[in-house]
Amino acid sequence: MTRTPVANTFDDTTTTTTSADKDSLALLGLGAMGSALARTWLRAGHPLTVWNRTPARSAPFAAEGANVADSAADAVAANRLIVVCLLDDASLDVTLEGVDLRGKDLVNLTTGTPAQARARAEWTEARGARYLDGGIMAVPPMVGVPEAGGYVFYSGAREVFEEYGDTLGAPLGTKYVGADAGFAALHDVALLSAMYGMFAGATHAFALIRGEDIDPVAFAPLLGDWLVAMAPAVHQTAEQLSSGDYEKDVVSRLAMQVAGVPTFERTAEQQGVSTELLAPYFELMRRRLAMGSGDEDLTGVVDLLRGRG
Ligand code: FVH
Repeated sequence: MTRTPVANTFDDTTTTTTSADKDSLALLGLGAMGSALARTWLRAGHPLTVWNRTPARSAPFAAEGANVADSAADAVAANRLIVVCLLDDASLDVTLEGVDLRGKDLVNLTTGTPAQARARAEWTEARGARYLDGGIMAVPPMVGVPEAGGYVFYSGAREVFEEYGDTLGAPLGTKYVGADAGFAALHDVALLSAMYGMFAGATHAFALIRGEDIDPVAFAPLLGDWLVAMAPAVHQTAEQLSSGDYEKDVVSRLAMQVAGVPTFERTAEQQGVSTELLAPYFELMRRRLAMGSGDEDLTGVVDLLRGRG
């Protein structure tokens, strides 16, 4: 299994080679994300054992230098570091049922809730293994492309994170966010939730211009640039949450913003567009204003969502 080390981890033209100083590992799950991870580890020279529920998905990896295991148990038996990237938490139950995990290090890159991650950590430790949870902040084309900026949140066993730092960092950047196994999932879901809020706003914007003589392709850069320009507002929200002073450095008063809400509602109506994506947010803004918070901006809505106020 010892071959020449690769010169460039991310060079597509590099022939797959493995090196004795690279961690060997098993990867369970060769979906879109698992396949991208597998190829990056192979190109980086890691001896890799792969397993997938549907064997046809594993077969191409033999030609790329991977050991293809007949079962998840075989893949786990042959390695100490076990990375799992499956559809959901239930897939892990099925895949790892009856598999001997004693002395193994399990890194779970499957998206799940913080509670699932914490339960999986207990489940793993009860089986004599160490547990590190991961939340992937990337889509498959970003894997193995450092300049794309993708990374993985990790939480749980810090020793595992540190011991396999180079290996975990080969496909994507890494950010360790704490010993609580649920924190990677919490960071992951929080960021993805913000992303869906952004997509919801963009969806509403496209609906407003749809049907008019406005080219969506010409409109898109205006929309994208505006979202980028507004994104730094999260830092002020964070400062205000941290200090508890929601009126500090306010630029756009809540009273002013709520006064503008009917403009958004009427424009949507005139364009024949439902306000159902924005209406809950507008309702929360009005409720916060009714609490006498007109000199704040939007930070107080965080407390409303948490049932305070
Ligand atoms: N792809 C993406 O854009 C996102 C980016 C952020 C992170 N997610 C999460 O990564 C996990 C895997 O996602 P994926 O993109 O690889 O998903 P699929 O291509 O659908 O592959 C799913 C794999 O899971 C296997 N699988 C499903 N159910 C079971 C089961 N009951 N037992 C064993 N394996 C199972 C499936 O096997 P097969 O269908 O080929 O037999 C695939 O290997 C996921 O948590 C994302 O949220 C991806």
